[in-house]
Amino acid sequence: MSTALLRYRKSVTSLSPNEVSALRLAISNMLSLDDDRGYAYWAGIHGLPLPISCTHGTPLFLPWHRAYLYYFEQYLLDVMPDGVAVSLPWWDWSIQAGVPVSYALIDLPDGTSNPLAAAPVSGIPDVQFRDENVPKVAQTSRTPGPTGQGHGSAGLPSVAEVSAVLALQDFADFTIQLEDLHNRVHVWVGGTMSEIPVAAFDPIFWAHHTMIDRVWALWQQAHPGAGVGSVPLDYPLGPFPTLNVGQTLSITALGYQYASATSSAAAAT
Ligand SMILES: [Cu+2]
Repeated sequence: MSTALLRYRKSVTSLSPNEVSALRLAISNMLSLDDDRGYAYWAGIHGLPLPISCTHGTPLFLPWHRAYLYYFEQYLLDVMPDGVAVSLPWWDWSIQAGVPVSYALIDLPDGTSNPLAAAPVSGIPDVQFRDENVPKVAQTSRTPGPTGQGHGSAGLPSVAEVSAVLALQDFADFTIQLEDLHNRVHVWVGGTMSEIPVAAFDPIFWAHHTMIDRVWALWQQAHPGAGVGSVPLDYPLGPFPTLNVGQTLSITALGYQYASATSSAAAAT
């Protein structure tokens, strides 16, 4: 396979202004669709509205979310004008210890609101908020935690913590510990991100999970043939129509690659 055909996912901080604009356009376009190509539909697959499809706390955590990001990215591409590229960027919270500016900015210079800062939470019946014990909100919000060193588990995971996870040999250990770091980021961002049933409505969710997927890809590179432990490769990843666990193992087979970066995770491998 020619690597020239692979779509490159980049760090949020290395996107050009045009790439940030393209990402904003793609998210806006998805937000404007209220069918199953739209943002609310894809955000809703993760949690509410029911059924809740994401898998957490199991060895399916990484394969399921890789398939989820893959489909979401396909729909981002689908809503772009011909010839305009877009891909999911990652937020490396171990280096960029705060919500990236391109996601934090509330209003854009042209006076429109930044589609990466917040999104409507829609399509969820009131009764489902109640049953899942999630505060009913119409729009996503964040309450970021402390930045800088010395906050322990209340702070974002450090470069050393990411390196330690990447050094683990066994998939079961790796996925459990990576999921723990992942949980801390959800809690750190706070607000909508800290409520798993609605977390995927926050646009930063995708940049966070792209980082998690990237750490898995780096781990796979560092531990060739490590696989996914006891998970059967033919296990279907619902509700995605065409992907099973085995089909998520090669990101190049899925058509993308992570750009190399001078970062914690890259330096560790
Ligand atoms: Cu998550």
